[in-house]
Amino acid sequence: MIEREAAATRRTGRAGAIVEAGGIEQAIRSGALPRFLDITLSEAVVLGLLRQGVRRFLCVLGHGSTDLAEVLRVYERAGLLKTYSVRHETEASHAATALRWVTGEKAAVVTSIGPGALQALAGSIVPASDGLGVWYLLGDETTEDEGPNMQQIPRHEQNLFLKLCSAMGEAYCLHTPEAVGSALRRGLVTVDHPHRGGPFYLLLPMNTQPDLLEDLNLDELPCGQPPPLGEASDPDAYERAADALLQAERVVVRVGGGARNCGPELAGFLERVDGVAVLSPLVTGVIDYDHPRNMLVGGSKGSICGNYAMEQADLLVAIGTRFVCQSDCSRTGYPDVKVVININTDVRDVMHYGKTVALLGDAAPTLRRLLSVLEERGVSGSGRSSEWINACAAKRREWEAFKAERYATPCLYSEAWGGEVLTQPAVIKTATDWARANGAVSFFDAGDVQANGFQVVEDDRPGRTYTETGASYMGFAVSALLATALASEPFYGLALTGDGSFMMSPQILIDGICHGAKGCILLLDNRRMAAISALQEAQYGEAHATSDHVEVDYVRLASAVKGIRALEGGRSLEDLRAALDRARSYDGLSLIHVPVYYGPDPLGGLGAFGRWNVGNWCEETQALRHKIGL
Ligand SMILES: Cc1ncc(C[n+]2csc(CCOP(=O)(O)OP(=O)(O)O)c2C)c(N)n1
Ligand SMILES: [Mg+2]
Repeated sequence: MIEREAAATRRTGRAGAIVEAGGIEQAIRSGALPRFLDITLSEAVVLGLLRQGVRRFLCVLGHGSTDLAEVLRVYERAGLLKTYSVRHETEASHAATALRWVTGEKAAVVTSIGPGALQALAGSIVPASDGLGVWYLLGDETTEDEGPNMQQIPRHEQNLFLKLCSAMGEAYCLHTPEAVGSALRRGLVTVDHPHRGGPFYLLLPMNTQPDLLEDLNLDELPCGQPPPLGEASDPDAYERAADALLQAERVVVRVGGGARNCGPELAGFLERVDGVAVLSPLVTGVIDYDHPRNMLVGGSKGSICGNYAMEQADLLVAIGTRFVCQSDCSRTGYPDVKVVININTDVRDVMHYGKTVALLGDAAPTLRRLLSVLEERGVSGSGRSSEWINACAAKRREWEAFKAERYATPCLYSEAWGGEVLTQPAVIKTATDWARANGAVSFFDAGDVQANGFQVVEDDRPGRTYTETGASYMGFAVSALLATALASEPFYGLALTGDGSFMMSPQILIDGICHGAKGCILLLDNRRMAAISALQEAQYGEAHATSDHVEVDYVRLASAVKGIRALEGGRSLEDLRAALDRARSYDGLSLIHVPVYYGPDPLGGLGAFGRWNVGNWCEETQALRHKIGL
């Protein structure tokens, strides 16, 4: 007992010394924190993370993480970090991911051993898919192997969680406490990767967490940033790219998540090569919605203009894209392309297609150098009146007219609701226009809400919309609202979600109140998992097991949590706007329930324009893919 108290006092003293010195670096430099310390592994991990700027810990604790939790308690009391206890590990993962995405700030998800770790691992498919750096501190089985631990994977085999996590990303088990510096260094390079961050799983065996590290040298706890790659360096590749661009007649530029920060370069490039851009949903706003060379989204859902540009192009410039099936119609998206110029920081992604001129480098500087090579070659672009841009512009007008027709019919009769209700396109258009005007950041959940969402949004700059199309994880958007409570610079979030997605992660109703989230859940309720019903109907003529008869009063459900402002969104756009304004005037978390249409009327949705290698479309799509041979 006395030793425990003495250890806690020493720990409190260390935390106090860091605060007094003005931060951990200052404390190390000034000697306020001795260079050699006797501390537990748990404390070394926390100190190491503080050195890397990780100060937020989202947790569902268990017997697998109490030692770590005790360190967090002491350091939080000193004001060095903050823990946020939440009600689901997947929610914690989503919130940490959203925080990183929107603000760049880092967070760690802390779980127990077993099911908690598994739920966090499930959520981590989001940062793995979208390239975002997030820490996971997962309790793990004891290393002395005294017998099976409760909640470990029940097999007579070592390191099964390490194997599981390693399938998703980088993982390290602190089986030996002295490896802490190396483990944290691997985490740093993964989480702070300059081009494609990812989840890092630090597995903390229950018996090594409290192990004492004697004379741990703090210099071993890593800090700093891995450097970016910079521009592609192969001069010959630039020349070949310029040759191809000179010969091409119809250039399409596919803009992926890796091109997030190269809007100005992109605009200049499009002019010079007389190209048009097709955007991944991740980067709506990288060039203005109204930019004449913006053909918006393209792919399996796509748009009339985006898919036209893809179908007709004879040269593809791919920038920072992974070619996920939805974006390139399962490798059938560019049937006429003769050359691909691929700019990417990943050597595997840059070589994804055949007929490729590979520019292995960072998007913005590589584009700048390519532009200067084109300038030297005297390529000037053809201005605004080439045949290609005119044809694309005509398709863009067609798409705008198609959308306008839907917005002009905002209500349709719904069997499920027994009356006229709003359509998803009308609700999403009104809500995202409202979000832009009110400075709210929009998050989209999976399903029709998401697909209609990226077809509707009219972003004028990056950062307005976050749509998790990488893993399309139902429940991401509503959980992302927790990031509004975590961010250093507060922001207001609007989570557009479906009835199916919302019920995957309803914990936000409680955790949002608990931690002070500011935002609004806009629940588009069509009483089904409509995206899948629609796929089933398109493929097999009948929906199956994607809806049920249970009626849920979501306004009452949300009202049961003290602190939530729960509102009916109504059945007209005026009602909806009024509800959004009422939500915004509330300094906290709101939920607006909107009944929406699902059914066969084409005015109820925004259609699909591309191919996809799923269900009974596979045979045809695959045959076409092989015919194209890209
Ligand atoms: C966690 C998870 N499970 C299953 C899916 C497959 N899925 C994609 S969309 C969808 C239905 C979404 O329903 P809802 O949120 O109500 O949106 P709607 O399509 O009705 O607008 C399903 C089941 C998924 N993306 N994520
Ligand atoms: Mg639904």
